Amino acid sequence: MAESSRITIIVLLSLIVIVTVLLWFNAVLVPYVKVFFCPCNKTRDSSAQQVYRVSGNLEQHEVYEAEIVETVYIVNDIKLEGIEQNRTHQRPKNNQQCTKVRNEDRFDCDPEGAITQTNCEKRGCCWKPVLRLTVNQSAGIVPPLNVPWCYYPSNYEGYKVNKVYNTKLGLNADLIRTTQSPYPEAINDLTVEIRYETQSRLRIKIFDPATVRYEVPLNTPDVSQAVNDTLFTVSLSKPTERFSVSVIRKDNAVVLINTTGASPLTFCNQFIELSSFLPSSFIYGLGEHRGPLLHNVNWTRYTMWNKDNPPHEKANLYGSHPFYLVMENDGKSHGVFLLNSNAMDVILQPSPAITWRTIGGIIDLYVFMGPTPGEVIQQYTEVIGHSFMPPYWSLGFHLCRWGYKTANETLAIVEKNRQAGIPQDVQWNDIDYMDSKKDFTYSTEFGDMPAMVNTLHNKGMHYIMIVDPGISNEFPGNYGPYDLGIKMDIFIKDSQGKPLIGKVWPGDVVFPDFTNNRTFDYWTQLVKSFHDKVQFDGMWIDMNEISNFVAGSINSCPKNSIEDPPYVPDVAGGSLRFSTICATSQQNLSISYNVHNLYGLTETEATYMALKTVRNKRPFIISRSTYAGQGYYGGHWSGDNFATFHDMAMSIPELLNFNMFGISMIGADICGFQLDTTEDLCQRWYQLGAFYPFSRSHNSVGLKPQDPASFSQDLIESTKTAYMIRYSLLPYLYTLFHKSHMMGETVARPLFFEFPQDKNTYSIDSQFLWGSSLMISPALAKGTTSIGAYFPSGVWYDWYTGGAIHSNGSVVKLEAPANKINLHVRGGSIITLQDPELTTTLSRKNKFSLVVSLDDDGTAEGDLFWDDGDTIDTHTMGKFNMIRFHSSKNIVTNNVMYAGYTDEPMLLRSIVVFGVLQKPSTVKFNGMAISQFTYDDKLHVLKAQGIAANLLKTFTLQWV
Ligand code: MIG
Repeated sequence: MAESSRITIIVLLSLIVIVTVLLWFNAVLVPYVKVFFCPCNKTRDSSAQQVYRVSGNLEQHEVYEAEIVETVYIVNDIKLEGIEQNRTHQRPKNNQQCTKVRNEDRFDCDPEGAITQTNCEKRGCCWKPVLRLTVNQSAGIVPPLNVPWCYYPSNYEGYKVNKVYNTKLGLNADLIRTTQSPYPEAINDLTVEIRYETQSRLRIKIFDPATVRYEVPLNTPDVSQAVNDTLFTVSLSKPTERFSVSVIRKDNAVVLINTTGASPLTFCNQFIELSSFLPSSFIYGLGEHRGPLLHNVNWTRYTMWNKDNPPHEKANLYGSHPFYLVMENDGKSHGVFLLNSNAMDVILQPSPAITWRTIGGIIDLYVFMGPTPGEVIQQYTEVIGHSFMPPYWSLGFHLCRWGYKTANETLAIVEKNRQAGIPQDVQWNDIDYMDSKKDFTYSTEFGDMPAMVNTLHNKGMHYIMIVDPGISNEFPGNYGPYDLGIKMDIFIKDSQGKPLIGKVWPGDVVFPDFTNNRTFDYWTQLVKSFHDKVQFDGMWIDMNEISNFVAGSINSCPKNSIEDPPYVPDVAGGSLRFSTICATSQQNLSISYNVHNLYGLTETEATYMALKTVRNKRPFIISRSTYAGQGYYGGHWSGDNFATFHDMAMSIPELLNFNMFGISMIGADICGFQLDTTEDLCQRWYQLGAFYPFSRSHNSVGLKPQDPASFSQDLIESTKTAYMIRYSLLPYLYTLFHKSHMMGETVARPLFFEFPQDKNTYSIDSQFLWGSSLMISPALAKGTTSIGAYFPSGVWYDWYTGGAIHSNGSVVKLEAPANKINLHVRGGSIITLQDPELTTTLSRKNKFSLVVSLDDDGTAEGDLFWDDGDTIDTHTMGKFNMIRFHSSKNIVTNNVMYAGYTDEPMLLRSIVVFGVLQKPSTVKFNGMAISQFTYDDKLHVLKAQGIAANLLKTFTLQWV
């Protein structure tokens, strides 16, 4: 009796506590947090209320960017497909197959988040609610989101294996669907094709053998025969069993992909889902998204649907890269690429597990076995294409802004920065130069644009201007680009077959269809006729998601399941057409529903071909929208970031991710695009930006200028210093780009790429490396005077002094005064430098020097690729030089691997050796004692100067 009343009191008290806590939640955290007791995650119902934070330029008439800061979801039921008679119908309520599933292993049976218990159970799924919160993202609270209430029972079948058979390429399985499908138009018979493509590359295709479905037309390697000696084995379930596949690393039996026990394969016309357990939680990639380098697997969603969307957390941004890289628990690495371009959600959950959920195409998974992360990227880029070879000048500093009003003003800024001693190679113009914002025209304010470009060329500089895809249709008969496009019939069509009309900067526009071969010719003609007037050197292609100021088209879009599919991934704006063209738009290749994510890529390809034809030099293109394979034709910048310390810090994971996506030419708008920048932020940002592979300062219209010379002398000096270092390092950076182009190596890379055995490096994204040898440790917070930088095990030398840090893997406190960025050279490396100048045109002609950083065992090595810097395919034509350097036993020497470019002399002026522990008595160059050397016995730095040697001949430097 007493016992039971005590229990009642405890229960009552607990209830009171729970209620109080919930009320407190509502009172204190509202408006940031709303607590829901209803079974709702989200619904496609238009009654969902969304609160937008508007960004962009308020003085513009168009509000072109809006960020959803809070979404209030409303419960709503969705219609289910009529249950088919001949399929099993399960009611697993309180069934073991439900209760034994741990929260973290629940695979969502209700991704649209709008289901009731009854309907969940009708789907044959388990129902067990958990408390759910929606959170204002800017409040920065991480909620326990997304533990599904409706989830698959562990024995849910989906598809069953019917037959397994060997093929020339590997193994096939035929599947039949045995359970009902939650979505319409299920495909009942499927083929799974396993291809053993190379030793370290596997491909798994799952498709409808009866009907041809859309597939991404990426030019991937053709393989005709299975390879035997693979690093992996694949195991498939046997006939009559539930379909599952696993991929196992042979040498250590680690299971890399395992669909057993994950959600069942679903394959409907507009809903395809495949889940797999992951061997560790260290997962990277899945772009384009804003966030830390290392992903959080605690119920996170990565939506891919290219969108004009300023970089912010938890949102689909400008590009799509359905690729991830995993660091396994023993330091090995593998990668997975889903070759699919439809809108998709990718879900990570704590098991850890991943779910690919796409609304079209097929499943075409590539698996790359590494085993080092660098090798994973090499194997990935072998499939999608290596990075293009950039012209040497493009490695210099680029200056841009929206709002230079005239050609003269543009030139005046260039001159001002030159006078201030800031190195600069490239000047840019935004849409300001255009006549009424029309492509391939210039306004009267820019009447002297051709002369401006010639002036820049005379200074040894280069010029790039923006081009948007929207072609004005407002002046038929008077605007060549429109008239020619109509004549050639190359514009994207609406569902009725008429050119689809959107609205962008020039007003009403139509869009070239770059999946049509004729459009390459069209685009080349436009590029050529404009280039005949203005001798630009590269192109900046913006707004190519496609961005559209109206939803779909000015005539709206049809109402059907292409426009409003049964499942819509978590795209910003809630619909596929939000701020882009109708999903039903017709391109030559397919409907926009399928090819939307390829617009930037195909435009970059067409622009590459056009520039190549017109200029006959290396094309240079920076595109806002990207898809896998972009790097082969051009680079990317991270779009409309904000002038905040947070945005600056986030630019590092952005550039590291894009290097993993095979896009080596990547950077963020230095000092921030939106919002007025501040001097302290901008000073730090120029220091960091000097180490972006693509280094450009860019600013929005109407904001305070942020070119270096518009600030105080202190900022000018520190910026100059940082860029002088960049310019000295360009021979090294260029060699990295060459290796990226030839071999798929990354240029900027995360620390864990070089130290895969060191788990401390797995989450580091506040520091990064150029190649394997230079570590960049910027100050990223406001008011910092020192930083804690992680030094992986080994010896590292301070760039500025040559002083050594011997680390066995620890954080080291470094002074970081406002005017300095910390840089360290890795022991064991030899870096080639050249004396800097205000342009690369000049610095390229200077003498070289070497920085030899001895490892603990006294050895070091490095290499140098050199050519004329602008001719296409110098490597294939043999018009290049490749030199290797090595050092051991107190001797530095070179090995000329190839000498095919002798137009310019390559003279060596000095050699600096870090880590010379004993004072040398004699230093000899080519056997002759030299007098011009110094030795610092505190820092152990030897400098041999006054050397006059030809790098293309063998030399030796020896100290005794
Ligand atoms: O609707 O051309 O991301 O860099 O300055 C905005 C004007 C269009 C967006 C680009 C930005 C560029 C701006 N553009």
